[in-house]
Amino acid sequence: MPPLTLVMATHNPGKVRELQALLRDLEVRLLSLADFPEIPEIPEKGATFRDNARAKAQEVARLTKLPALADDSGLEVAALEGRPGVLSARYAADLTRPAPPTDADNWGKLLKELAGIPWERRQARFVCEIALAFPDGRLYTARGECTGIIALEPKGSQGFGYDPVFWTPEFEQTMAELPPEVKNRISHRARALAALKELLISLITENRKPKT
Ligand code: ITT
Repeated sequence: MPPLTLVMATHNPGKVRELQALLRDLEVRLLSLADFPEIPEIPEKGATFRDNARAKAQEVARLTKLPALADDSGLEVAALEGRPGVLSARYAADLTRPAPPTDADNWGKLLKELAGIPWERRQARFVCEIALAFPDGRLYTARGECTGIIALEPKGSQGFGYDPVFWTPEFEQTMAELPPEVKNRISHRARALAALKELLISLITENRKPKT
């Protein structure tokens, strides 16, 4: 019986790496959008991480006719009333420049906005909503969060996105200083996926049963 195939509905190589590591112990064949170059960028129009994750997963399941796993995630900073939130990937977007902002553009803008804000008022959280959609319309979602502090300056070179400026109280280091296996134990993405894992295991078991 071939393993259950899942498409990771993301263009972000950092997410692909982490999802692959997080799903390593499950018997699934993982594809990503790199395997489907004909699928265009899926616009994220929703007001919430959940809406965006659901829309991405459903669209990719429809187009590939395979179960699709989508993650919409981002950073919420308390002193900025939850910004950058769903706009995390495009926070420093500049309409005069066609290229999307780099990770350093985004966290650079964040550090500028927080200039002068003391350590005690720099609380933030990473949020991840993961959606698993099937071509037949079944849809499941799960959420994970990870709390921290926005550092005064970037440190570390692991991970992606805002990791160099996200300081974790538990390890007293930024997320980009932590080895990937540690980030993958505590991250918002790990927590969301852990919530979906029982479901994935039951789908794998189901997939192994001979079809009658
Ligand atoms: P896809 O939509 O193709 O999945 P994306 O990068 O556009 O890729 P999102 O719209 O979900 O993904 O934006 C998430 C952004 O939030 C991401 O680009 C990072 O800037 C940030 N982010 C999410 N998870 C993160 C993590 O684990 N560490 C650091 N930053 C993260």
